[in-house]
Amino acid sequence: MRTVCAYCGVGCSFEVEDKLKGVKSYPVNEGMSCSKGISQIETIEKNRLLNTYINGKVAKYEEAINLIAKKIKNSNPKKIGFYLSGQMLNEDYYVANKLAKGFIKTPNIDTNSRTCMASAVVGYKKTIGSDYVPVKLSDINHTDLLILIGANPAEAHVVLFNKIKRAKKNGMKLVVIDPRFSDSAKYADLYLPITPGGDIDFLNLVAIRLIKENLVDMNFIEKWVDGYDELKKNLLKLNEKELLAKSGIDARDFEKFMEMLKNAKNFITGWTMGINQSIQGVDKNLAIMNLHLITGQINKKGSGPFSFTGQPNAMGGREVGGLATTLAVHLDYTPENRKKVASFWGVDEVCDGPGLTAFEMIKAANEGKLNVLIVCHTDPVYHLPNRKFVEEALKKIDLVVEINAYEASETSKFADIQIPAAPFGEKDGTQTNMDRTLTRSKAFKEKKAKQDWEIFADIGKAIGFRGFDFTSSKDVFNEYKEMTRLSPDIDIYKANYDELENKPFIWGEDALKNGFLTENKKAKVYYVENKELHEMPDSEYPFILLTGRTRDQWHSGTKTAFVEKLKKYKHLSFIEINEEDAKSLGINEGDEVKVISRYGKLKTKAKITDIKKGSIFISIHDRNVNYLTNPNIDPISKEPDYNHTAVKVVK
Ligand SMILES: Nc1nc2c(c(=O)[nH]1)N[C@H]1C(S)=C(S)[C@@H](COP(=O)(O)OP(=O)(O)OC[C@H]3O[C@@H](n4cnc5c(=O)[nH]c(N)nc54)[C@H](O)[C@@H]3O)O[C@H]1N2
Ligand SMILES: Nc1nc2c(c(=O)[nH]1)N[C@H]1C(S)=C(S)[C@@H](COP(=O)(O)OP(=O)(O)OC[C@H]3O[C@@H](n4cnc5c(=O)[nH]c(N)nc54)[C@H](O)[C@@H]3O)O[C@H]1N2
Ligand code: SF4
Ligand SMILES: [Mo]
Repeated sequence: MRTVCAYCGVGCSFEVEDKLKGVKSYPVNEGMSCSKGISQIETIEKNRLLNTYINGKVAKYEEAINLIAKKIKNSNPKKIGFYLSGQMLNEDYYVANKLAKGFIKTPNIDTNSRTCMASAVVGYKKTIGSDYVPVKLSDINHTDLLILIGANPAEAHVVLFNKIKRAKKNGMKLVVIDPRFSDSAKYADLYLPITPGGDIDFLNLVAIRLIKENLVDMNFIEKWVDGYDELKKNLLKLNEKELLAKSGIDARDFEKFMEMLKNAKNFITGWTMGINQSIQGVDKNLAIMNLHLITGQINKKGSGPFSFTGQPNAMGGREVGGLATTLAVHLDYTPENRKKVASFWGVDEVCDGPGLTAFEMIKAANEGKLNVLIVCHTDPVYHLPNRKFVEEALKKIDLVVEINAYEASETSKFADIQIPAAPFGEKDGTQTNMDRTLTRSKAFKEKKAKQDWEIFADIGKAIGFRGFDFTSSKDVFNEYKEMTRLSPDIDIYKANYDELENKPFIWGEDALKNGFLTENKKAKVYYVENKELHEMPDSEYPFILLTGRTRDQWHSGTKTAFVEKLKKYKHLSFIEINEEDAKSLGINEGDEVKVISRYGKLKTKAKITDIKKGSIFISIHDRNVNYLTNPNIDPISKEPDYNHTAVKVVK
């Protein structure tokens, strides 16, 4: 039997025996896997949430469902929110989306992908017309140059990084651009230690040089790109020396980079949270898209802008419509789309949107404008920024429901009702990985709780809605796949549920055959500039805090922290600090330190590394990390600025 990994966006296929093993014939992972991925066989039994709780007391599942249904019936739909997760399967997402937008008629349904991929979604939509990733994992085997900017796949996408190492053996060159000398940087042909937030300056400088040295593809631009003249005019007004100084990159290193770019017949740019999680997340994405569009390095084998999806099904969530900013299947909230979707679901009308995004729901709660919040497969108290504010806001919501497969999340402390769910290993369905490949997730253990979609369907039925009497995950998938016929670009209706276990289905293979996904088939470039970090270091808070992942832990650790073999890599709490900075503060390796921001503080231990001077790094596996982070969000994507909070460090 085969299933798919429930951790990162690579989406490795596993053979299930008494242990999990990468499937050799599966093109996504070609037999590879990582220690965290295969450890999941151990996580199915440990730390499980198995009871329903109402106000902390064990209760009957049916009683909880009826209570939720009653509260929803008596609430203004605008005051009801759903907070979902890029780790839910397509089927779980589909039923939740249908319940919220089609029947309860609230558009306030968002997902933790807001904190993760939202800037990339907007970047793709603004430039190529749709949230469509135009690169595949296999392209890495056909590229001359891979530029990783704000991404550390050596720890965050391990099997992808194995593919990168293999491509390097065959001659591919690797550039890593990151303020930290990350594990990925150790393998780079060129490492560029950028100043936190200096990305747009760097990318603009590259664009200027491409223009000045006639390395742009004018034929491609004339045929396929709008906005080039405006972009060129604005870029050429900038001062190159200033851009270089602001990027923090050494002039000789920059020239080395330009040489590598000029010598490459094609290139891929891969990025993740160092780009997306910023108040300029969208603009950073646009600056990357500009490079590919002015050189014509897109929609060709071995080239393109590749946003690495973090969670296993963040892509699927975007496709189904789990973001507050879309209605369903890549359809925005236009009157025409609302009619089409209403007719598909057999309702008079669907909700009007867009709805409140993740952090906006918290702000609404704080103002007393949210009565019900249903949280599924994610831990917002742990993961949203400015945690003290989040905690206060949650206390003001009448009914917080948490659906989780495991115990002791941070959100559980604020939940009025907790409902247990079946995790990976016990549940069935499908998920889409970072390159649009759909794979089956298959149950191989007896179910100890209901699957997420069954819980949403039970709530729907308890309220008295029709349309929730699905009999299986396959049944849900088949309804969802029919719905993709309404979509402008998703062709999942061609997939077959039973075949997905062995044969991957990649949606949208022909999507760019006749041009980009905009109305006039042309892509658009935008001039963007670096408007600086929201919080600059000053004498009181002299460091910029970066946050991110370590290889063998998964976020809050409800699964990975309980695996014996991964424990020695746990490093749950530490800060990385530069040697000179540590010296000036009298800090030695292993010393206890306090990190303080304008929003909160935490205690941890010092680890001396090659991180850029003036920056420190704390892993997000320290559950307290978001007591420190600032509440700012990108004005368009509404993605939080997790990476750039000003802090001080005290021994
Ligand atoms: N082991 C493990 N793997 C995971 C996860 C996990 O929890 N554990 N989570 C998954 C998820 S949900 C996600 S979203 C992905 C995230 O995948 P990544 O984004 O690759 O992981 P991060 O550790 O967040 O790394 C972001 C990098 O950006 C750098 N950075 C910070 N600020 C800037 C900046 O201004 N400019 C530039 N250029 N770089 C900057 C940081 O130093 C860091 O090295 O990982 C996925 N994979
Ligand atoms: N400072 C800082 N904060 C960040 C980030 C950062 O880089 N820096 N990154 C952000 C990003 S990119 C992300 S994706 C988020 C991740 O943040 P979260 O989504 O909050 O992190 P997880 O620990 O993965 O939470 C998943 C939850 O789902 C539960 N679960 C597991 N399996 C199942 C199941 O089958 N069903 C149900 N119902 N529950 C299940 C787990 O027990 C766990 O409580 O964090 C964000 N927050
Ligand atoms: S690389 Fe990602 S998908 Fe593959 S086994 Fe590891 S965590 Fe799972
Ligand atoms: Mo993420």
